[in-house]
Amino acid sequence: MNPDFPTYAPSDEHEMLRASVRELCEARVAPFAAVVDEESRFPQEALDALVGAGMHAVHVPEAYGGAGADALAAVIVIEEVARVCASSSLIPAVNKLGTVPLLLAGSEGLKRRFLGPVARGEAMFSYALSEAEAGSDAAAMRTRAVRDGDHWVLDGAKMWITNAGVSRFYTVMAVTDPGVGSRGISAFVVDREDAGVSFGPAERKLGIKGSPTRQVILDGVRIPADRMIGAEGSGFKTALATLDHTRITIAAQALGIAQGALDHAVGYVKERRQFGQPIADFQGVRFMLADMAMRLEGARQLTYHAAVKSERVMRGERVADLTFVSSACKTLASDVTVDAVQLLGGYGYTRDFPVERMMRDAKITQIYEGTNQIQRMVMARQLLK
Ligand code: COS
Repeated sequence: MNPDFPTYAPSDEHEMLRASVRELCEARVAPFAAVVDEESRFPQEALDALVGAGMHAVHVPEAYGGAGADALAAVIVIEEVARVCASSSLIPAVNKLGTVPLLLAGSEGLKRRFLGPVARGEAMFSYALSEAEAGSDAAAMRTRAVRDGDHWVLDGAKMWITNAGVSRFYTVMAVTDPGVGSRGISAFVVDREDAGVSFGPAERKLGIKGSPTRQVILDGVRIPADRMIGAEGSGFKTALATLDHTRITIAAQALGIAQGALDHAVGYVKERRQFGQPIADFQGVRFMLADMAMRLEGARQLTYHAAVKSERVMRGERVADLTFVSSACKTLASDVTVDAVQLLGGYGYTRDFPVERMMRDAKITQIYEGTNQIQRMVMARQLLK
């Protein structure tokens, strides 16, 4: 391994980054987390704060105007934002999800044109793979792209698209060659301003209510052929290769939510008195706390380990088990938060305490970027290959 590569453990710089993101988020993101959830509105305050501090898309390489932070740094940023507001953590997470296809497979021209605005905080970038009838079975998509001279014309509807509407750019996967399955899918950059792009109504969700989830509707959207990402027919592979990197960022989001919930639970059990003593004195409560912290720390270490592998792949190394560790860390990290609600008892079930929101927000991390059942399938396939 090249000595310039980040080591498995976070460096001093990573920890300094964590401290500064934490301070920023405590001051400028946390105060709005409950109201953003209550009103189901986009966390503009968080976007302003993250852009102001250059924390909205730290993964964009310096060559394209970004901070060029490694994958572990990106994980730490997302983890810290999610610790106070999961909806806001989707700003850096989705900016990464939308742009990794470009970083992995895009032409130099596409990267130069579309990564700069993201790095400067002028535009966000979403990822549009799923459709109403193509969720876990993503290759069953029907959105069609038909060649017309030196343009492609896109028709279809992408569903459950995170940050749809607020993002300016979209990586859209569409069928260019019907009848050949996943090998007939290509990826494109679509601009919100392209004629024929519109958005469905905001989904009414259990959690992450501050992050709009909408359909992206493509009605005869005519885009220049150079907006294709990679070669024709390579879009599905790019989509899955992207998820190998970004399931790690969902693990980071899950870690952050779980850490936020654990922090609240620890404070609560020391204060809450029953049977004449703080409930933290009861062994049953202590065991629950210990189990939660243990699972969280295990998931964190696997996530950091996966992030370093992701970085190595981004720098051109071959890492055989990135797919495995990426699915594994998301699955492990996304199951931790629920216990915190139990520790807060009846209070944990009310909106007076943030763990209620955290549990609702955590639920989606078991579902998006592939359900945890799909992750197990992916892991088993890797083992049996
Ligand atoms: N990286 C790059 N290429 C990959 C890959 C990866 N991690 N995994 C598979 N591929 C390639 C395969 O090698 C295959 O290529 P060839 O046709 O050249 O052999 C192609 O992609 C299709 O793979 P496969 O046949 O395994 O695809 P399936 O349709 O069986 O789907 C799963 C595989 C289920 C793993 C995939 O559809 C998936 O991850 N589904 C969940 C989707 C998801 O996460 N949705 C959430 C949307 S983002 S919020």
